[in-house]
Amino acid sequence: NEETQEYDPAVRYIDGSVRLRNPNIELMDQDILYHLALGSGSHDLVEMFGDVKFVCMGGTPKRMEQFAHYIMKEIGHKLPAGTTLLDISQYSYRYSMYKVGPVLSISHGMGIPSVGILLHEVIKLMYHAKVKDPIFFRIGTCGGINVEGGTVVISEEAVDGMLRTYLEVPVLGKLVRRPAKLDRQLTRELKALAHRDDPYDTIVGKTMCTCDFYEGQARMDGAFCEFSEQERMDYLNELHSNGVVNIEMESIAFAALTHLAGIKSAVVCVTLIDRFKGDQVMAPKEVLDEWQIRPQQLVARYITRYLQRK
Ligand code: R2B
Ligand code: URA
Repeated sequence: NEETQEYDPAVRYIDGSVRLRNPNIELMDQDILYHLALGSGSHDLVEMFGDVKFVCMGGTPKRMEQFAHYIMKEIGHKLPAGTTLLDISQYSYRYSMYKVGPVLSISHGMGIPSVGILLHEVIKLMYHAKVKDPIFFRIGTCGGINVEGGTVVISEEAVDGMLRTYLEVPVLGKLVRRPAKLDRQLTRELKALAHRDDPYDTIVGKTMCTCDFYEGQARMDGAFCEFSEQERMDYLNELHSNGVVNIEMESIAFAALTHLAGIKSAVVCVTLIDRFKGDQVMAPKEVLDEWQIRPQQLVARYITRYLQRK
């Protein structure tokens, strides 16, 4: 069966709470969210997470800890006296998770399998905690296609290395296709939050999601390379003419699994390099650190506006 699945939009309950497309979960005595070091039997998930509205994910534990501190300042959230921010999932030794009021900041590691496992568990966490209408963001890094380093890219669509618009996963020996759709309105709202005087561009375009950083992204500097420089250029030109503006490694799973769960989501990444100019990420660390704050700033603007409107 290679049919692309389409979903009816009514995947949430009337009150906006997340519904699981899995009848087995509610029949289980308890559900262990193994890679988060949490469980529905061992933790009061409604008490711990019931007030969550935004789930922000990015690759590294450090960046997501920084984002937690940054968003705390931006939304003026105060921790209870005498407490510090703590990594809720530290004993999973897999992902890191910080909670700042209505915002969860979680590291997803590298690649589709890593973000996919996390999404299964975070979507179940939303369900167990009875969270209503959560909004998910990926704040990440990427390579640009004819785009200067430091540019912020909001993904309008995610495609795979074959320019296909769905996530394809083998399940029980069959390939299942899940459309990788992102929320158009959320994308527009984010774009509108870019400031005219930001010292960098914020653009909207197609994002290619690959299963590899090297050959899979047309790099010639991996341990292996079996194509020529001309073939590399032809491929990047083909991507460019198909409207692809950046390449990274999680967007297609992020888009497909949030869409399947009926959760609004957006992907905002900063380019670390223009792939028309090279393969190696060479910008100095201080420059890379400054660039990586840019997607966080845009998402923080969205979150603060949203909370002020409430
Ligand atoms: C961007 O950066 C990582 C590879 O360096 C990967 O997680 C991604 O999507
Ligand atoms: N992340 C990627 O996946 N590719 C790049 O070129 C840079 C960051």
